[in-house]
Amino acid sequence: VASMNTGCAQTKKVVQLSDDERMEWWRDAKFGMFIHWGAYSIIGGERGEKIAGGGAEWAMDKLDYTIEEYEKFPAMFNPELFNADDWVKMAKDAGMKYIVITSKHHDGFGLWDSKVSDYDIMDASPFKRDIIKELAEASRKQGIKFGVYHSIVDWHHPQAQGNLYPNYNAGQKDQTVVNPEFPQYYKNYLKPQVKELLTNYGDIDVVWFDGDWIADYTTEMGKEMYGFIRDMQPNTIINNRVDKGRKGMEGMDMEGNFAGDFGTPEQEIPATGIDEDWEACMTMNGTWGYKPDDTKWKSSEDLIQKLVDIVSKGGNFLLNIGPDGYGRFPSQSIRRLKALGDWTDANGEAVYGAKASPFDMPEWGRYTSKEGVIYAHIFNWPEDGKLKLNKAIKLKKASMLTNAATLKTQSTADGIVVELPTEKPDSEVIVLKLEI
Ligand code: JFZ
Repeated sequence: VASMNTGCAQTKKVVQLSDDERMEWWRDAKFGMFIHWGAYSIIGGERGEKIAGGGAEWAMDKLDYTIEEYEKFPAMFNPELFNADDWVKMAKDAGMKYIVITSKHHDGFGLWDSKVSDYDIMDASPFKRDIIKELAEASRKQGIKFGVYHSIVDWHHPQAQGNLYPNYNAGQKDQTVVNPEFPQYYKNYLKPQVKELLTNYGDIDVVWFDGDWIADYTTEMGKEMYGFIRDMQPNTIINNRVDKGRKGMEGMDMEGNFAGDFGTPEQEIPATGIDEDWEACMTMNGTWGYKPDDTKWKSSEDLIQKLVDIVSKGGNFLLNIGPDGYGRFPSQSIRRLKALGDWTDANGEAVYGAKASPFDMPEWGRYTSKEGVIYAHIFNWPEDGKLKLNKAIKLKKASMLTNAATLKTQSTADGIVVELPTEKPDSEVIVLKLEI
């Protein structure tokens, strides 16, 4: 690792940070926005009377479109209501510190100006605006980190899953189904695409791969891809799906030497803390891509508690939005983003830069911690107004996070009990600040 000392004249050279320095902003950020957007956002998971089960970003597969039939959707993709500044502002106002958007999902359609592909926003759609460029610039302007999700799986490219599709997906569990030309796709298409994304848009702060489960993609490719990216942008952060390190679909790294900077458990929060960098990605409803038929919206309270739960276990929360084919965030998502923004505005101190709880989970909620401070996040307000702290906590002062007045405490044989205000404050999660 090169040193931080750049006293000499090589001003252009990127300073190579140590791993801890490189990960620092991400570890402190805690909360990011995932965006699944593409030609499938027009389909909304519906075809005639059929509704795609689960994620509507899989519409091509789930609704049995042939490649030719599906190509009509990029040709119709003209989201004139898209405004990168508005999207970035909504993420920022919600308290999110980074954005990760699908540069290409499994359908193969790219949202940036690619010179190695005709199946992109410039050549295959009437929109002809480089969405990745607009979002990267808006993010930089508003001071929020920016990353791309990129699918290794490509149902459109003839050397990837393309000429096996749809039988490729029918046989997806059968790990012998491979395209013998996949190494050419990897070398002459996937890597050049990644290179475009990593060289034409300034800093790409996160690279989030997906589709690593296919037998065509090897751990050799994964390790090479990781090095390829770090050579272009030494300080970027890459998820573990760049390699084959996940145990099947369970999310976290297998023990051993796999490339990737953080684990990616999906749609679930681990029961306890994990001693490595990890990020839980999650939908607000039951789909990543836009799907009006979906009604499985999680409440704002649930989402706020999930954020706290994740931070209390040392992870990050990447919360998804599935904008529609016009470029709008669903109103249900906007309302939840607002609630998250109100809560993080008031309680952000207990989240950003906070570390995992050093204590077992209390039955009334969660703990997060910083140097000299424990934050008690109350999910269930005790009926008798007495909050029992972990026995190991030696207290200097307890107060509400939003009100510095000292709260009364009692010492008991089982540890300190804090007397809460008689009236329960109106908040999804009420936070105490415990100086220790
Ligand atoms: C993938 C995609 O297939 C899906 O459409 C979405 O983009 C999601 C974020 O990622 O799906 C996965 C990937 C990994 C797991 C499960 C579904 N996993 O590790 O359990």
